[in-house]
Amino acid sequence: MPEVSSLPSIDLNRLGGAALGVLHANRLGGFTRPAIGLYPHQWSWDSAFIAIGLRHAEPEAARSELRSLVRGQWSDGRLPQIVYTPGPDDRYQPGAEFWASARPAGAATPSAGLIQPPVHALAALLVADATATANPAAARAFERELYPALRQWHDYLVRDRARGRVLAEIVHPWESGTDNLPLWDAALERIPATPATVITRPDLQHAGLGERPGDREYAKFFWLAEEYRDGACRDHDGLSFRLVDPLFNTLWAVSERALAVIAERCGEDPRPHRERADAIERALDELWTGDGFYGAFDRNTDTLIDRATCSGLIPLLLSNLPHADALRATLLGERFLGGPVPARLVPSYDRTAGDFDSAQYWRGPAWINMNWMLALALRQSGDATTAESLERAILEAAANGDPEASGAFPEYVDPVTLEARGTRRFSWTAALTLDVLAGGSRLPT
Ligand code: 9WN
Repeated sequence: MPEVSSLPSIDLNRLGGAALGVLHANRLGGFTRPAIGLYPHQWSWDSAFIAIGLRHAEPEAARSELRSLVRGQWSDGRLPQIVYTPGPDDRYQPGAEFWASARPAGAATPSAGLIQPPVHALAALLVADATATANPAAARAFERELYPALRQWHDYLVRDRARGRVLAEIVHPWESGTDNLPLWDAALERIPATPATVITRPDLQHAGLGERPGDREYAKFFWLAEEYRDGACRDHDGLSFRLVDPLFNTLWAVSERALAVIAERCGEDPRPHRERADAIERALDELWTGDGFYGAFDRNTDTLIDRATCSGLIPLLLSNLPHADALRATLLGERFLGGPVPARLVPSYDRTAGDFDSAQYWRGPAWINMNWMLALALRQSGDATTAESLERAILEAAANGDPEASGAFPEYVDPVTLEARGTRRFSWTAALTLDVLAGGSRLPT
């Protein structure tokens, strides 16, 4: 937790109240929209981060957030990227109707066929532990209720996304959670920009084109989504985009460890989860570039993509990582935090790259969830000083000059100046602010 005295310009009580206010305003029934307007439905990994923050103030709402997402689970175990809530504010594209033809018959809730990084079991464990302080019976009931769904979710990743290998692949950049990260550029080069869908870009009413993916990227995103949907969302080696993402797989390993703890408490066998976590951690070495960061592996071309991005730093979350020192050096070096003009927050992309852009979505700006994970990783590995300075910058970025004004809790920020980018009153920025204010989180070992 940052020293209160070192944040003279921010009233931390006010910031916490404003963060909770954003989450209340974005709430719709049992879940929280990432942002009113731009993201009017429930998003998978957003809900995990939202639950992690909410657990400190409103553990019941945190439990409901995860339960609500699980209601959208497919019969094959996948947790969908988006659970749709048709309503007045539902002009998001692609909408529920886009995926309708591929959804399993009898599915209770309209949802997308894609997935997002598996951070849910970690969120469930943290929420259960927060619940246990005041209400141990509710915590155990929650774990028993969620365990089967989370196990099926992880089984889907093994069966359909690893398919005989250890690491899981993503089949669309949206599945990475880091949509236009430069790690996906080479694979996207090969994708046609000619989808059948007429793309209307309602997102551009909420953030400028200079801060959102370009039209050509959007056309490719839709082409890939159509290919997957038209194949009934079945996973196979013939799909045009099959990438192994270091972020996705690291979070999977962390979540398997969390699920082992939940399994044990439920009287189930924790060993398969630990064994999977061990195997994923070992296999991640396949993604080490030898240049101080992890890359992504393209299974269609058998190549390792070696662009330096925030996702390639996230394996720092893992204990006993063979390359931890080199990875920390990269994080502190000129590509990310260091350099002639030091950055306050870790940018999404290598600042020394010619195409780095401090405003452009996942191609430069700093995102709060990435910085929250990296602060947690640094604290766990003994670098409390850098962890604290990232947390301090998270609070400053979240307040954005005035926590109660509409400009606060930005979606992403300039990594040097902390100037707000993207939409505002963004839920995971608010939720992770609450977590930082409450002293942060620890990972299961
Ligand atoms: C596509 C909701 C989501 C986040 C992603 C972020 C952005 C969506 C979009 O918003 O992606 O899923 O329309 O750009 O990249 O991480 O989950 O907040």
